[in-house]
Amino acid sequence: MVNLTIDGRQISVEENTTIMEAARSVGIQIPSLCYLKGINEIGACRVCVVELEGKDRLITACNNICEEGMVIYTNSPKVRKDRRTTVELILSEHDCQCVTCMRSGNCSLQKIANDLDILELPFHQYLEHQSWDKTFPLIRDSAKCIKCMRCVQVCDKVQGLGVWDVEGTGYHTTVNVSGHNSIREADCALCGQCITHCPVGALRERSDTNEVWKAIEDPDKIVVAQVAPAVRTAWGEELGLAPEDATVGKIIDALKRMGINYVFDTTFSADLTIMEEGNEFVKRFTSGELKDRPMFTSCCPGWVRFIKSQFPHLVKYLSSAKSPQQMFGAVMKTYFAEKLGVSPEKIYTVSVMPCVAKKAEREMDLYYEEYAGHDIDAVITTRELIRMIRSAHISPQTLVDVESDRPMHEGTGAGVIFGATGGVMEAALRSAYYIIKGENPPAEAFTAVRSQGFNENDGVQEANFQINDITVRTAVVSGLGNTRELIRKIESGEVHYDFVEVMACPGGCVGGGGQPIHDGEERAFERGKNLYYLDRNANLRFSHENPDVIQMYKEYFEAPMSHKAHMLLHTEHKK
Ligand code: HC0
Ligand code: SF4
Repeated sequence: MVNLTIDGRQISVEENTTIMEAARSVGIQIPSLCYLKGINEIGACRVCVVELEGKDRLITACNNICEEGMVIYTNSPKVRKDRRTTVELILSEHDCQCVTCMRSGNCSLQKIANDLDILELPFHQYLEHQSWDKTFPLIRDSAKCIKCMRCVQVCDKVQGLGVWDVEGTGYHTTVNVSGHNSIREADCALCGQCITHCPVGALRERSDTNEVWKAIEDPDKIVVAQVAPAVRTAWGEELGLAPEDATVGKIIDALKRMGINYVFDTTFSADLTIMEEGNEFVKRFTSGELKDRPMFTSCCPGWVRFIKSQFPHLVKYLSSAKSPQQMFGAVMKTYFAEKLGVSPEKIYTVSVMPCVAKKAEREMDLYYEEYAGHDIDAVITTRELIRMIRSAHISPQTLVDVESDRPMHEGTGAGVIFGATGGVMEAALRSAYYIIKGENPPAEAFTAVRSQGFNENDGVQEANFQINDITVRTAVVSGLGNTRELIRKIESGEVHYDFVEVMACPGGCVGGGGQPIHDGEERAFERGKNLYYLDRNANLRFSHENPDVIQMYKEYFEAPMSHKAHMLLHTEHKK
């Protein structure tokens, strides 16, 4: 242990603890803009400077290690003066128009400047304006970038992609898409992790809320929404609701109060996905098609973008099942339109997703039908949902539980856990077991696939299961850097699997790039636990027991993998 004094408090910390972590351990929050534990500990912003007794120069707390006997001051006059000048200089290169910034109220720079009582900008402002394609789902405003390097590091170290890079030198140093590419040319998976790790508003999702409001106002449109599994774990975080009070039923109430005509829960189509994907897996597995390579899940659009750009030769191993978002859209514009007795063009489909890549998934040509347009017409993130709730003057405390509409009403616990890493695999195995054996396994039979997607296990969880005389070898991975490493091992023959689930965001959709932002804090694990709790307490825990899915097969699709199911619920991913 190392003993030191911080702001007059004697503390003992483990060796190799940074001054920043030591201070945090006793509740002293040294401000910082660039620090991300384990990812970005470079002292670039210099906001975290502290005074070390006996030294003239101030030192950065984020990347200096505690030493025996150190006496540290985090808020001495010298520190305050230096920190203030640093922040004023950062503001001289930052577009300070907070009113029109999506991150206003949730911006670390705004908070630090306010805390330091910086009420005027003493330095001349120089703003860097780079052009940007604002039709792309990820938007960067260079005039807001504070060059903290977090996006560069997260994209490189966590997601293994290196979309961002430093450009220019000295005074003109800035961040931009690497290789002088446009963002559309870059291999961006649209995971949104750079957005959720940006301390300011330099990165954001394209806002599509106005499209949704327009559809709601259009008397010729019937607006039909779906809410993804992971949204229920996070939407209450910015609205002052405790996790147990922030139910999916209240989201349904909010959407209906806004004027959306029908609201469904994506867990229904998650169950439908399992029916298709589970059967597809059993078929591909038993036919020997998966001898060399596993079947990969295809429901995460960040992962699908990644495999297409990084490993195009493996695209053919993706499941052909559309994602639950896309399946629901297709069903809303066919089965549901028929139920309502209206033509598909009248239906406007909206999905509420924890994800930025879902915006690009909806735009893909694969999901366009002559008769009905795109399966999904608009995607909003959890953050956009929160803004819509606020702008509709809905007080969250007045929301009540409203049931999802019929006939696509039910969703099982298997559908709910889709939102956490390992959930799709676990749900698929519950039903694959039933398909092979004709009886249910215990609902908890496959919990070994639950991976939390954090560094302790490299984000990979392996498990083998025996079903009759068949051994199914599975792996679950989240985070694209972890995925790249797993694929390397698969290709080199170090590991062999039959079925692999990939989620682009660490922890799965609960940690998605469209979820509420808590600067520097990871919430995925906590949110994932919430989904497993909901599954444990669900009446139905097997996708193949979803009565509304069974009814839809009876009335419409006949059976999983039928011709009609292939036409509407599957797709052919191309390189
Ligand atoms: Fe997910 Fe999904 S689980 S990708 O993370 O499969 O976004 O929540 O909606 O489509 O269901 C996201 C979450 C979904 C889809 C589902 C899958
Ligand atoms: Fe990289 Fe993901 Fe950001 Fe794209 S969205 S630049 S892949 S971190």
